Amino acid sequence: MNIKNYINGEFVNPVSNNWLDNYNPSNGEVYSQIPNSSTEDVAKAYQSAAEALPKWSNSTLEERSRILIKISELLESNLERFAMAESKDNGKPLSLAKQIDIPRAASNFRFFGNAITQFASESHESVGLNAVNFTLRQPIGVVGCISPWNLPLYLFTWKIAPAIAAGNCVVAKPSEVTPMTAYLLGEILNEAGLPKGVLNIVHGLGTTTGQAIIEHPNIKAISFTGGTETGAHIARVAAPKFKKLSLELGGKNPNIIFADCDYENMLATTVRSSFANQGQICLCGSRIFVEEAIFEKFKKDFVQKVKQLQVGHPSDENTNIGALVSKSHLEKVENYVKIAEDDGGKILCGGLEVTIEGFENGYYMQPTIIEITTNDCRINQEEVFGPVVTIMSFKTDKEALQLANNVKYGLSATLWTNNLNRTMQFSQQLQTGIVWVNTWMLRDLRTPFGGAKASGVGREGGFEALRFFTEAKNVCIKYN
Ligand code: TXE
Repeated sequence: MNIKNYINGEFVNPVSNNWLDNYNPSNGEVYSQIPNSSTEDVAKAYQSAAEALPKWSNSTLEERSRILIKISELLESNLERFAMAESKDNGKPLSLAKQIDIPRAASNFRFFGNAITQFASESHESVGLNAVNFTLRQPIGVVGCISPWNLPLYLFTWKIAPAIAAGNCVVAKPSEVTPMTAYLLGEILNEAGLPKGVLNIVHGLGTTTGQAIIEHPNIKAISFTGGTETGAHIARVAAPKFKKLSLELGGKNPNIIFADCDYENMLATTVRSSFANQGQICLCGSRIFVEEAIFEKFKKDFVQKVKQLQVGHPSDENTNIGALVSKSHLEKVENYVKIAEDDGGKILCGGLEVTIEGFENGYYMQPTIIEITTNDCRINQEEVFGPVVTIMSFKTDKEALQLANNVKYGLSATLWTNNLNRTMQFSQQLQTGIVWVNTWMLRDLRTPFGGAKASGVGREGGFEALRFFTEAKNVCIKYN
């Protein structure tokens, strides 16, 4: 089957008629082809967006809201089909796609469909100067959205929904590794009545299709989620062109566990925060630091629980851990396990590939726990992005904070404690964009989302996303 580009409301082949293979990670087989889009395809997508812009940027908020909510409803009524497609394309358990990925994609459209009707700008009365200032929040124009493979439709829509809600037209590119649900979305956009050209979806490699989007002189803002190195490259290309940038990049998040926590809740949540989606979530807590008093107990209980996790085919109901997204990614993760061992890490469980009967060529791996004694080793400093976590003990609050902050990334942190003073001290001093206390990945879509340090620039979520996707213009009126 051939996935097509979605340009000006129509499904079209790439101009060059060049195609790329798309793999099913659960069995290692090619099951579809995707457009290997070129600069010409991106130019067509841009053209279509630019033509749709005058009308869309002047549409009423009610109209935008109605269409976004309709898209959300259609995603919900197609949940099963989208979840199956996501699971097949990415390797994630079908149950996860049904419970998290597709419902969240629907929520993204519903949320921004509502948020845009509540979005307001400021006014400043210049008292004593007989002047009043107000801020116009105007659409930027044509914007680019580029998303990764780990949460394909979830992250694709997290960018697209606020972009179009704010009145922009979009050229979007999903990851070439997981293009399927973005392709299927096109049908829903038409059914929901989104005017032609408001959203254009081009498929292809980052280095060609993605590069054409970031280099395009008239695409004025880029919202990107992906690897830190790619983010740095995009920043280098976009900066001299003065594009507005939002970069959501990698993470190496600490999970800090104190002896005074609610132990059972912590243990169950830590299993999830370590291995959900095969550990391929930028928010996973891959560096676990445990207070010395409970370290041995935690180690025993955690290993025991993780050994019970079922690695299996994504559509098997009993599967907790599905396939990793690609062969090259599996190899990368396995290589990190070797690096950790060479650096003195002790594998407490996992570390090996898994062969699933009937799906011998799939990309499966055991959930892996590695005990380490120093935070400076590569396994604790570099993003692995797979089912691998490290554990290490600490003695004092000060030491825990140092360990947590001693890394180039700064996306999120999780803290387990019932001590209020400690909660406040860590919340203030952790160098991350997000701090979860006694929970993980509890998301309220109104909150600012993004990372500090090498985890990115800018915040999305709620009104932050609508601010990113609009240009603020101050109007100053003098009166007598
Ligand atoms: O990401 P890329 P990859 C991390 C994770 C992973 C590593 C590499 O550690 O192992 O990054 O993954 C597009 N111009 N994360 O290689 O390349 C690309 O086509 C424009 C963390 O898959 O960053 C895709 O659509 N676009 C992460 C998107 O960027 C370009 C999620 C992300 O791909 C481009 C994913 C270019 N020059 C990976 N090059 C997270 N934090 O959520 C690539 N792309």
